Amino acid sequence: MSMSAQKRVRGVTVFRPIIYGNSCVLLTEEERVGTDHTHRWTVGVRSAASQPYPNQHPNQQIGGADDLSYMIKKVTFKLYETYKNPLRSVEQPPFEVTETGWGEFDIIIKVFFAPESNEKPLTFNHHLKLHPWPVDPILYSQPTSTGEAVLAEEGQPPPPPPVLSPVHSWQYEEVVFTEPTEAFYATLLEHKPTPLPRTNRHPKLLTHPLSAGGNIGEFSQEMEAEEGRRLDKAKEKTLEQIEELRKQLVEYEVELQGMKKEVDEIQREQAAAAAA
Ligand code: SLL
Repeated sequence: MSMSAQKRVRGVTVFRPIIYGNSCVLLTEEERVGTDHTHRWTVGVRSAASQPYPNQHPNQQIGGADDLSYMIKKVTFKLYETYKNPLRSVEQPPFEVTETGWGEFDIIIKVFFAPESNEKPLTFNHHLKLHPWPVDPILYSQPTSTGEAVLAEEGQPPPPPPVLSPVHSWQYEEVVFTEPTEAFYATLLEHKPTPLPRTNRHPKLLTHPLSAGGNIGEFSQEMEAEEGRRLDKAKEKTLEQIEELRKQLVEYEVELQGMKKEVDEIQREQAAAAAA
Protein backbone atom coordinates (compact mmCIF):
# COMPACT_ATOMS: atom_id res chain seq x y z
CA MET A 1 0.00 0.00 0.00
CA SER A 2 1.58 3.29 -0.99
CA MET A 3 1.66 6.11 1.51
CA SER A 4 -0.34 9.17 0.62
CA ALA A 5 1.11 12.63 0.14
CA GLN A 6 -2.41 14.01 0.43
CA LYS A 7 -4.06 12.13 3.27
CA ARG A 8 -3.12 13.58 6.65
CA VAL A 9 -2.61 11.73 9.91
CA ARG A 10 -5.35 12.95 12.24
CA GLY A 11 -4.53 14.17 15.71
CA VAL A 12 -0.76 13.92 15.29
CA THR A 13 1.79 16.69 15.75
CA VAL A 14 5.50 16.27 15.12
CA PHE A 15 8.09 18.92 15.82
CA ARG A 16 11.71 19.20 14.79
CA PRO A 17 14.22 21.56 16.40
CA ILE A 18 16.20 23.67 13.95
CA ILE A 19 18.41 26.71 14.20
CA TYR A 20 19.04 29.49 11.72
CA GLY A 21 21.59 32.25 11.86
CA ASN A 22 25.22 32.92 11.11
CA SER A 23 28.76 32.54 12.35
CA CYS A 24 31.69 34.62 11.17
CA VAL A 25 35.43 35.00 11.52
CA LEU A 26 37.73 37.93 10.78
CA LEU A 27 39.69 37.63 7.55
CA THR A 28 43.44 37.19 7.97
CA GLU A 29 45.88 39.99 6.99
CA GLU A 30 46.71 38.19 3.75
CA GLU A 31 43.05 37.72 2.91
CA ARG A 32 42.45 41.43 3.39
CA VAL A 33 44.95 42.54 0.76
CA GLY A 34 43.17 44.28 -2.13
CA THR A 35 39.69 44.10 -0.62
CA ASP A 36 37.56 46.15 1.75
CA HIS A 37 36.02 42.95 3.07
CA THR A 38 36.77 42.16 6.71
CA HIS A 39 34.82 39.00 7.58
CA ARG A 40 34.04 35.54 6.28
CA TRP A 41 30.56 34.50 7.29
CA THR A 42 28.31 31.49 6.92
CA VAL A 43 24.53 31.82 7.11
CA GLY A 44 22.52 28.63 7.37
CA VAL A 45 19.65 26.46 8.54
CA ARG A 46 20.79 23.50 10.64
CA SER A 47 19.66 20.91 13.13
CA ALA A 48 19.85 22.30 16.70
CA ALA A 49 22.25 19.70 18.09
CA SER A 50 25.92 20.40 17.34
CA GLN A 51 28.65 18.01 16.29
CA PRO A 52 30.87 17.04 19.20
CA TYR A 53 33.40 19.78 19.86
CA PRO A 54 36.12 20.45 18.58
CA ASN A 55 37.36 19.78 15.02
CA GLN A 56 35.25 22.18 13.02
CA HIS A 57 35.98 25.57 11.58
CA PRO A 58 34.30 28.14 13.86
CA ASN A 59 31.71 28.78 11.15
CA GLN A 60 30.64 25.13 11.48
CA GLN A 61 30.65 24.79 15.26
CA ILE A 62 27.05 25.58 16.06
CA GLY A 63 24.36 23.03 15.22
CA GLY A 64 24.41 20.74 12.21
CA ALA A 65 24.64 17.30 13.86
CA ASP A 66 21.85 15.95 11.66
CA ASP A 67 21.33 16.00 7.92
CA LEU A 68 17.96 17.74 7.46
CA SER A 69 17.47 16.81 3.81
CA TYR A 70 14.84 14.22 4.78
CA MET A 71 12.49 17.13 5.55
CA ILE A 72 14.02 20.16 3.80
CA LYS A 73 14.17 20.22 0.03
CA LYS A 74 15.61 23.66 -0.49
CA VAL A 75 16.57 26.84 1.35
CA THR A 76 16.88 30.23 -0.30
CA PHE A 77 18.90 33.09 1.17
CA LYS A 78 18.23 36.62 -0.07
CA LEU A 79 21.49 38.55 0.37
CA TYR A 80 22.26 42.25 0.07
CA GLU A 81 21.73 43.29 -3.53
CA THR A 82 25.38 44.14 -4.23
CA TYR A 83 26.31 40.47 -3.92
CA LYS A 84 26.55 38.52 -7.11
CA ASN A 85 23.37 36.52 -7.67
CA PRO A 86 21.83 37.74 -4.37
CA LEU A 87 19.04 35.15 -4.23
CA ARG A 88 21.01 32.03 -3.37
CA SER A 89 19.22 28.73 -3.66
CA VAL A 90 20.66 25.72 -1.85
CA GLU A 91 19.11 22.40 -2.79
CA GLN A 92 21.45 20.04 -0.96
CA PRO A 93 22.71 19.90 2.59
CA PRO A 94 24.39 21.69 4.19
CA PHE A 95 21.78 24.41 3.71
CA GLU A 96 24.13 27.36 4.02
CA VAL A 97 25.97 30.09 2.17
CA THR A 98 29.50 31.26 2.89
CA GLU A 99 30.58 34.71 1.73
CA THR A 100 32.88 37.55 2.68
CA GLY A 101 31.88 41.13 3.36
CA TRP A 102 32.28 44.19 5.54
CA GLY A 103 28.80 44.97 6.76
CA GLU A 104 25.74 43.60 8.49
CA PHE A 105 22.38 43.37 6.74
CA ASP A 106 19.13 41.41 6.91
CA ILE A 107 18.96 38.07 5.14
CA ILE A 108 15.59 36.58 4.25
CA ILE A 109 15.72 32.83 4.68
CA LYS A 110 13.02 30.70 3.09
CA VAL A 111 12.78 27.01 3.95
CA PHE A 112 11.02 24.68 1.50
CA PHE A 113 9.96 21.28 2.82
CA ALA A 114 9.98 17.89 1.12
CA PRO A 115 7.28 17.74 -1.57
CA GLU A 116 5.44 14.81 0.07
CA SER A 117 4.96 16.99 3.17
CA ASN A 118 2.60 19.29 1.31
CA GLU A 119 3.76 22.06 3.70
CA LYS A 120 4.04 25.73 2.85
CA PRO A 121 7.54 27.22 3.01
CA LEU A 122 8.66 28.98 6.21
CA THR A 123 10.29 32.40 6.13
CA PHE A 124 12.75 33.79 8.66
CA ASN A 125 14.48 37.13 8.74
CA HIS A 126 18.01 36.99 10.09
CA HIS A 127 20.20 39.99 10.78
CA LEU A 128 23.68 38.98 9.64
CA LYS A 129 25.86 39.55 12.69
CA LEU A 130 29.54 40.39 12.22
CA HIS A 131 30.35 42.52 15.26
CA PRO A 132 30.13 41.15 18.79
CA TRP A 133 27.48 42.48 21.15
CA PRO A 134 28.77 45.14 23.52
CA VAL A 135 29.72 43.64 26.85
CA ASP A 136 27.28 45.32 29.18
CA PRO A 137 26.59 43.91 32.63
CA ILE A 138 23.39 42.20 31.55
CA LEU A 139 25.01 40.45 28.61
CA TYR A 140 28.13 39.71 30.58
CA SER A 141 26.17 37.94 33.27
CA GLN A 142 25.31 34.38 32.35
CA PRO A 143 22.08 32.81 33.50
CA THR A 144 22.76 30.37 36.34
CA SER A 145 21.12 27.01 36.90
CA THR A 146 18.31 28.73 38.80
CA GLY A 147 17.58 30.94 35.81
CA GLU A 148 18.68 34.00 37.72
CA ALA A 149 21.15 36.36 36.02
CA VAL A 150 24.16 37.20 38.18
CA LEU A 151 25.30 40.75 37.66
CA ALA A 152 28.90 41.80 38.06
CA GLU A 153 29.31 43.29 41.55
CA GLU A 154 30.68 46.74 42.07
CA GLY A 155 34.41 46.69 42.72
CA GLN A 156 34.73 43.46 40.73
CA PRO A 157 37.20 43.34 37.85
CA PRO A 158 35.63 44.70 34.65
CA PRO A 159 34.16 42.21 32.16
CA PRO A 160 36.55 40.90 29.53
CA PRO A 161 36.54 42.76 26.20
CA PRO A 162 34.24 41.20 23.59
CA VAL A 163 35.83 38.54 21.42
CA LEU A 164 36.00 39.86 17.84
CA SER A 165 36.21 36.47 16.18
CA PRO A 166 34.40 34.17 15.91
CA VAL A 167 30.97 35.75 16.35
CA HIS A 168 27.87 33.58 16.44
CA SER A 169 24.23 34.59 16.12
CA TRP A 170 21.79 31.69 16.03
CA GLN A 171 18.09 31.41 16.71
CA TYR A 172 16.46 28.22 17.99
CA GLU A 173 13.11 27.28 16.44
CA GLU A 174 10.83 24.30 16.58
CA VAL A 175 9.18 23.48 13.28
CA VAL A 176 5.76 22.03 14.07
CA PHE A 177 4.09 19.72 11.57
CA THR A 178 0.41 19.49 12.48
CA GLU A 179 -1.34 16.45 11.05
CA PRO A 180 1.46 15.60 8.59
CA THR A 181 0.67 13.70 5.41
CA GLU A 182 0.99 9.93 5.73
CA ALA A 183 4.07 9.87 3.52
CA PHE A 184 5.81 12.67 5.41
CA TYR A 185 4.90 11.20 8.79
CA ALA A 186 6.63 7.96 7.83
CA THR A 187 9.74 9.94 6.84
CA LEU A 188 9.70 11.92 10.08
CA LEU A 189 9.48 8.74 12.16
CA GLU A 190 12.52 7.38 10.38
CA HIS A 191 14.58 10.44 11.28
CA LYS A 192 14.65 11.27 14.97
CA PRO A 193 16.68 14.36 15.82
CA THR A 194 19.89 13.95 17.80
CA PRO A 195 19.02 15.01 21.35
CA LEU A 196 20.67 18.15 22.64
CA PRO A 197 23.62 17.50 24.97
CA ARG A 198 22.77 17.89 28.66
CA THR A 199 25.16 20.82 29.06
CA ASN A 200 27.47 22.89 26.91
CA ARG A 201 30.46 20.70 25.94
CA HIS A 202 32.74 23.49 24.82
CA PRO A 203 35.68 24.18 27.10
CA LYS A 204 35.05 27.09 29.46
CA LEU A 205 37.81 29.26 28.00
CA LEU A 206 36.41 28.93 24.52
CA THR A 207 32.78 29.58 25.27
CA HIS A 208 31.18 32.27 23.17
CA PRO A 209 27.70 33.83 23.15
CA LEU A 210 25.22 32.17 20.79
CA SER A 211 23.06 35.26 20.50
CA ALA A 212 22.19 38.40 22.44
CA GLY A 213 20.34 36.29 25.03
CA GLY A 214 23.41 35.44 27.09
CA ASN A 215 23.49 31.73 26.22
CA ILE A 216 26.92 30.33 25.53
CA GLY A 217 28.67 27.48 23.78
CA GLU A 218 26.03 25.41 22.07
CA PHE A 219 22.33 24.63 22.33
CA SER A 220 21.80 22.27 25.28
CA GLN A 221 19.07 20.74 27.43
CA GLU A 222 20.21 22.92 30.30
CA MET A 223 19.59 26.02 28.19
CA GLU A 224 16.13 24.74 27.29
CA ALA A 225 15.35 24.13 30.99
CA GLU A 226 16.55 27.62 31.91
CA GLU A 227 14.36 29.10 29.22
CA GLY A 228 11.43 27.14 30.65
CA ARG A 229 12.16 28.47 34.13
CA ARG A 230 12.36 32.02 32.80
CA LEU A 231 8.99 31.55 31.10
CA ASP A 232 7.46 30.13 34.31
CA LYS A 233 8.80 33.09 36.28
CA ALA A 234 7.44 35.54 33.70
CA LYS A 235 4.06 33.81 33.84
CA GLU A 236 4.02 34.01 37.66
CA LYS A 237 4.96 37.67 37.55
CA THR A 238 2.26 38.40 34.98
CA LEU A 239 -0.39 36.69 37.15
CA GLU A 240 0.77 38.75 40.15
CA GLN A 241 0.49 41.94 38.13
CA ILE A 242 -2.96 41.00 36.87
CA GLU A 243 -4.08 40.35 40.46
CA GLU A 244 -2.64 43.69 41.58
CA LEU A 245 -4.43 45.54 38.79
CA ARG A 246 -7.66 43.71 39.56
CA LYS A 247 -7.47 44.83 43.19
CA GLN A 248 -6.76 48.40 42.11
CA LEU A 249 -9.70 48.29 39.75
CA VAL A 250 -12.00 47.20 42.59
CA GLU A 251 -10.70 50.05 44.78
CA TYR A 252 -11.25 52.60 42.03
CA GLU A 253 -14.72 51.21 41.43
CA VAL A 254 -15.60 51.74 45.13
CA GLU A 255 -14.16 55.26 44.99
CA LEU A 256 -16.16 56.02 41.85
CA GLN A 257 -19.40 54.84 43.46
CA GLY A 258 -18.67 57.06 46.49
CA MET A 259 -18.12 60.09 44.28
CA LYS A 260 -21.27 59.39 42.28
CA LYS A 261 -23.25 59.31 45.53
CA GLU A 262 -21.74 62.64 46.58
CA VAL A 263 -22.63 64.23 43.25
CA ASP A 264 -26.18 62.92 43.53
CA GLU A 265 -26.41 64.35 47.04
CA ILE A 266 -25.19 67.78 45.95
CA GLN A 267 -27.57 67.83 43.01
CA ARG A 268 -30.46 66.89 45.27
CA GLU A 269 -29.54 69.67 47.73
CA GLN A 270 -29.27 72.19 44.90
CA ALA A 271 -32.64 71.14 43.50
CA ALA A 272 -34.15 71.44 46.97
CA ALA A 273 -32.60 74.91 47.44
CA ALA A 274 -33.90 76.04 44.06
CA ALA A 275 -37.39 74.83 44.88
CA ALA A 276 -37.43 76.60 48.24
C1 SLL B 1 25.49 48.89 6.08
N1 SLL B 1 23.19 48.79 5.34
O1 SLL B 1 25.68 50.01 5.60
C2 SLL B 1 24.37 48.05 5.50
C3 SLL B 1 24.81 47.44 4.24
C4 SLL B 1 26.25 45.84 3.12
C5 SLL B 1 27.40 44.96 3.31
C6 SLL B 1 25.83 46.44 4.43
C7 SLL B 1 29.88 43.69 0.78
C8 SLL B 1 28.99 43.42 -0.35
C9 SLL B 1 29.65 43.15 -1.65
C10 SLL B 1 29.14 43.93 2.06
O2 SLL B 1 29.56 43.45 3.10
N2 SLL B 1 28.03 44.67 2.08
O3 SLL B 1 30.88 43.09 -1.69
O4 SLL B 1 28.92 43.02 -2.59
O5 SLL B 1 26.15 48.49 7.03
